[in-house]
Amino acid sequence: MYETITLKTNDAVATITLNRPDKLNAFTPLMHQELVDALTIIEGDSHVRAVVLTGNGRAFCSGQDLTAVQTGESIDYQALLKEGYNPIIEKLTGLEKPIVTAVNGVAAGAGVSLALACDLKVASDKASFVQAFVHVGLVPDSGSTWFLPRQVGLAKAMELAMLGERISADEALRVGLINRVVPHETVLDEATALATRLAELPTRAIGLTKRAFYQGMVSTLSEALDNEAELQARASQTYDHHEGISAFLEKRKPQFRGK
Ligand code: T3D
Repeated sequence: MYETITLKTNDAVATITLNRPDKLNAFTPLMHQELVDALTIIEGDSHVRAVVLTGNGRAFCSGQDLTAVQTGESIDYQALLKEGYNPIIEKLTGLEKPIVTAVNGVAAGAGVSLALACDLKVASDKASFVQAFVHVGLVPDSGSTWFLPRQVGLAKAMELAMLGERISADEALRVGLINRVVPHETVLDEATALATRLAELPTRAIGLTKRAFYQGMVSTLSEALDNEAELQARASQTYDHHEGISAFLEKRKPQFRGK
């Protein structure tokens, strides 16, 4: 169905795999479209309760495919970001379902931004991260200027973006860029196991939690408190909330349905 990615669903977990391994899964306009399309399908499929995002081959994603730039093709960078990259980041962060990324190899430029826009990040011990933008005379984009200082602090964000040094998965874990590092061969299994675990939890509450955090990061405390009250009112209406309460009172394991 797709040329540059694959989308597979197994029970409640959908897996998107970037699939241009010979180009280290570099982004093209078609990949932008296909990713947004896959995420839109996932958004509308109530059976899907968690997502895994990974790359095929030895890389996770090398960012923008530089071949087009190399050929001297005239590119409208503003349009490329607004129409190509930004909708992907908006889709990932706006999706009210948990997204686990399995960073299976190097992530560069917008490839790092893509990983940062996912909710939980599992990296292979062979993975690495490079804010490659500076090496091609560009500003970090696709959300990196927003995510990086929030995740690693301003000082480290400046260092990573200005020097563009490639850091290992262990270093990425140490600075707070990712959640865990696992042996290379197990990265997809570990990410899928995490996604499967998340898919068994109250999906609506998790989706609203994600929304609350993103809103909270750009709001005052008063606004965040108001927002929590509003989202809690919605969570309290869900089947899973009632199931959670019943299970607690009946001293049994809850059977959440994601609704
Ligand atoms: O339009 C815009 O530019 C605006 C949007 C910008 C968003 C961005 O993402 S800007 C940043 C773009 N990405 C980069 O600058 C990263 C470029 N790649 C690298 O720095 C390195 O390839 C890596 C650090 C990712 C991996 O290094 P390494 O040594 O493991 O692999 P390699 O030998 O450099 O690459 C292997 C092949 O993949 C090679 O092709 P070949 O020689 O085997 O035919 C290389 O050219 C190709 N490749 C790697 N990255 C890209 C790429 N081809 C096209 N585009 C790439 N981004």
